[in-house]
Amino acid sequence: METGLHERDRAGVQDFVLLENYQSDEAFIENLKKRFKEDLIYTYIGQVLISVNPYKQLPIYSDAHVKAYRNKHFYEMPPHVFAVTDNAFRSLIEENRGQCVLISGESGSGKTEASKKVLQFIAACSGNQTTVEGVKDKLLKSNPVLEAFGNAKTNRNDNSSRFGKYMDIQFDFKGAPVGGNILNYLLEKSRVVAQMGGERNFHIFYQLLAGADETLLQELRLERALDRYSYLTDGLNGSVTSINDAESFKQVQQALSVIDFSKEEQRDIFGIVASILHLGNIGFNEVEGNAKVKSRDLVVTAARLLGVNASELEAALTHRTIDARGDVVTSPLNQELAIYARDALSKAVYDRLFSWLVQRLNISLQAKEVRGGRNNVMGILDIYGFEIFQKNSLEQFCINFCNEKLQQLFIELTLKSEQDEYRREGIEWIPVEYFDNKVICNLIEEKHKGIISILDEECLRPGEPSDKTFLEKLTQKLSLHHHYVCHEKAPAHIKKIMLRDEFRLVHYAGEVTYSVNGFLDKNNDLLFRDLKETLSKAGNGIVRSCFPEKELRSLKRPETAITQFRASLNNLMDILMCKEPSYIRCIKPNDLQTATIFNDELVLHQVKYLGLMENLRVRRAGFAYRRTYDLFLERYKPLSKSTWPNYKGPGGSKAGVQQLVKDLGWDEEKFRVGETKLFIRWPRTLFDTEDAYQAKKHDIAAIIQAHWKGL
Ligand code: AD9
Ligand code: MG
Repeated sequence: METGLHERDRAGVQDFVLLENYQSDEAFIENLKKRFKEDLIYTYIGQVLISVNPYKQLPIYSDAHVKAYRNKHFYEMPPHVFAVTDNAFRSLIEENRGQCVLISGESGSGKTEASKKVLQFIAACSGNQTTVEGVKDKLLKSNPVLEAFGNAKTNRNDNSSRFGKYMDIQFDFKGAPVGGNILNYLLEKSRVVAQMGGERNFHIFYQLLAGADETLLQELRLERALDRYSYLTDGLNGSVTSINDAESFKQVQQALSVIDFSKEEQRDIFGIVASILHLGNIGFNEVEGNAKVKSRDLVVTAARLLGVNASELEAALTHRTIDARGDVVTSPLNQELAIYARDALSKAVYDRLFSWLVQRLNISLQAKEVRGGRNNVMGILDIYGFEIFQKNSLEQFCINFCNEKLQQLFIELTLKSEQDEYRREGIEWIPVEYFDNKVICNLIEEKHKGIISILDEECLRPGEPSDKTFLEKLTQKLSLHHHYVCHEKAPAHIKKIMLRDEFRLVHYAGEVTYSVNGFLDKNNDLLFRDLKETLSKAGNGIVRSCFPEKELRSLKRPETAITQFRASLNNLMDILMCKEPSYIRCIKPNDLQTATIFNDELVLHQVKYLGLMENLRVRRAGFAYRRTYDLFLERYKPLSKSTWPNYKGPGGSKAGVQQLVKDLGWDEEKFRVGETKLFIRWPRTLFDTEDAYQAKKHDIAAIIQAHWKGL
């Protein structure tokens, strides 16, 4: 295993701060590529870790590696996700500061894998009493469960997370994990009822069909053949080489047992999954404008699995009751609306099952008793990156809004805090310009004026609101905003590529055109009352708790999808804001999910929208490294007679360090002396010092050896 800083000469620089031509895109990409070809997938920008997906197993995550990175100072070892984790973990334990590891990048770039490595490192180097082992086991086992229900094969990634995830791990004062908590964001539930060509539904459907034993299949009235199920035949209708569904199903069952899911709960869960497959097969005829189910057997089977009355389910699928201030009117649905109702039901049941699973995991992960205070928490955020597709809808709008908020957080926590530190330490420096995306966040979320408010207003307004009227309102209110582009006012070259039902936002990471088609419908997220009522009485305990009766009795209109999302995002920002962040920026080298190919153009695109060039510019403008005087002196004191073996002069370690750098001949430009830390402008200075230290260490070792031989 390589250690030390010498690796830098083998392939590029291991910290971009060292790059000579640091403002050049080409030089940036060249460095990443050079390292990628040498299987060096990690590179720093200061403390930010960049990770390029190798698309092959590298021997760099062994127990020996965990050990090598444990308790090392950040720059002593080559860049690694373990180094970032160790650094955060130590700040947590030693300084009692809450931490969060923020992982971002586009689909397939390696976010989820990185989050697992963070967890692996923590599990491997934190306590091993039996109680702790139990907690660690549950934390680790929560992954296969969430992935089975929340991940799917897409055209970008065979194991794509279709939800955002934030996981908190709580530690006791000794650094042993004692509990955890998971927050989930925006599951892509439309996938339950339809998939694009080449994609699959959520893994669990295939796992259940491939892995359940005959008894379970019988109980659920399922057959193994995928093509029997309408919800599974839209996209890719077959197996995926990288996926073993039957094997995964065993792991899920085992994981559920480890996390203490009772037999009954497991039966209810799989009952729901099966019921959705049956629901998808229910077809409708239309007689005089009224929908009639084609096969009552299917309704009976689905009803049995959900534990609801079959006739009631049938009626709820084909009718709609409206309670207009006490006037209850029931009217039949036509075929199209019945299909809509059926799919809305399947999506709602699955979505709520997923949230129920997360809640249930949380009960199991709950710390019995947390000693050491609330700050002993490390969060890991694995959330969707910025998305620009051919067609962008409300989902992309939410995801990109989330990325705007995270960029705000980055500015607040990193760029601003960097400047704050200089101020605190009394260091003179020239503030660096950076783009503050608050203006875009406001455009989206400002009360009464922002896009979200306009969308909600349109959804709730009486009359006949539509996607079209929503777009008109947007344009009416926002056409003068610099980050909003409407078709009418778009410059000619943009107008050419925009349709009339689209609007365009200038995000911090790039411009995205959104199609308003379906915005209102998705935001309203309507599940007809009749279906909710039927489910609130379900015999299947999970279904019953997912559709509580009180929701029906509530006179308040349910919150729209986007309002719920905004609230959960703001809650996340509050959680993250009071923590010290570590950043992992993931990049995928190609679109083919294959090792060895490095597509310069694709990588540059990601580098741009991850804001890495700006990040580097800010980092370079300031002081690349800072060390507390104690730490610096402790390590480098052998380099001068005045500090070796100990500095004895007045003024403590600060004076010691000043003496030391004077003896090393550093000129004034290279460093600044702060209140508690030494600020080093160029990392090269630190590397040269480190090299001198390594050489000295060998000398000292040789002298000692010679001394012993001589005796
Ligand atoms: V998505 O937004 O959820 O669609 P992620 O999470 O960014 O996406 P993921 O971590 O799932 O991507 O990585 C995709 C695939 O790349 C994995 O299934 C692995 O096959 C591969 N991968 C990613 N990181 C590594 C790694 N460090 N070592 C080896 C990796 N393979
Ligand atoms: Mg993922």
